[in-house]
Amino acid sequence: MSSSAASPAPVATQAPSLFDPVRIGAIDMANRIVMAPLTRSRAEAGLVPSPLAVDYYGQRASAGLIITEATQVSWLAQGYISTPGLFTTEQIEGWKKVTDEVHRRGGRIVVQLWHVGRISHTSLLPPGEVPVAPSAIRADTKTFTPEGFVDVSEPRALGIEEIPGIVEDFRKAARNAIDAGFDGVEVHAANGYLIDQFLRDKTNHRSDAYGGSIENRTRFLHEVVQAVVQEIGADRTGVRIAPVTPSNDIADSNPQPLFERAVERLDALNIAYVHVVEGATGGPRDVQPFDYEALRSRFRGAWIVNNGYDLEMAQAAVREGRADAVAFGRLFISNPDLVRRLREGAPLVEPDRDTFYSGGAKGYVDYPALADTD
Ligand code: 8OZ
Repeated sequence: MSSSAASPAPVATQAPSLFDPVRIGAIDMANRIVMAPLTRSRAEAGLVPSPLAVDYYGQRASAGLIITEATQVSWLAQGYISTPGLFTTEQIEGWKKVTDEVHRRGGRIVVQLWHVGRISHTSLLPPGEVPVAPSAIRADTKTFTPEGFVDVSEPRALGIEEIPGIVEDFRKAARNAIDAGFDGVEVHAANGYLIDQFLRDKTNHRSDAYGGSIENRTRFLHEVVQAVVQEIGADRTGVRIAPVTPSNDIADSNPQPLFERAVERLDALNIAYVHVVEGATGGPRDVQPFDYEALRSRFRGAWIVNNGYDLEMAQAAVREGRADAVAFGRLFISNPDLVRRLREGAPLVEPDRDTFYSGGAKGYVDYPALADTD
């Protein structure tokens, strides 16, 4: 036998597609299409997810992964009417019905946990409470309350001794998530809510260990995520960030180094994924220059991208290795079988904005899937 020349057999390398399975942390996904978190304001008394939520999420179980609507970690974490919680027995029981249905239909689902911080109104909080924030700076924005669409309330600055209690609320809610059957937790660190308020210098004017330097401003995020990781495991923990969104009157004078350090700290915690909103959440992608590749280079886990992706953009991102998965938001509202429609090139239905937050079944569980015969 000649020992000549045989170069190793070429390894079949095929660029990944959006429709290929992927494992993110401990979560096996049938495809790389993620349902983004979407506030729908349909929780019932006690902030328990309604029976309609069982149908709504079940109808969307063909997504590779569903990320639920933002869900409170405590009574003080609420900022909009009828958003659900995950801190009472009734809420856990309500969510269990949702996760059972999604799993029965072959899907995977994580819960997005949030604390809204200053984006709230006294009418939504327990008697005598006001919204809390890193600093006592009122946001120039409005929220939906039982009295309608009103300016948010003046917040008070959190005492440093109160911060461990909020970290603890996230830890407990993460435990509740596992008890409710979720595949994991996404910590909401985007869109100008409490964690983002600590990160960015427009909203964080603290002079203690949680304000000032980038190290200090990323501390609260780090502590919350560390608590979640300790409670449920890094392989079931993800984080959503939106480095340049102006949502909810948020801004930072120098977001690139801030978010690079934030992501480095998440990498050190070994979490399953980072979910990054590119540009203004739900709006233009090019609001401000930002180097997302440099951000990604700081992180070894899975990278989920979001904001205004169509099929072609999403396939290119996955094919070229810029993302492991792509999250779609509004299209999932009106196309419960979005995965099939994208795969088959079927027409997409536009969502009706009037029913985004209107409550009830209309615009929630009545968008049809394609028929089997289509
Ligand atoms: C729209 C309306 C209310 C809340 C976010 C959770 O921006 C939200 C939200 C979106 O992350």
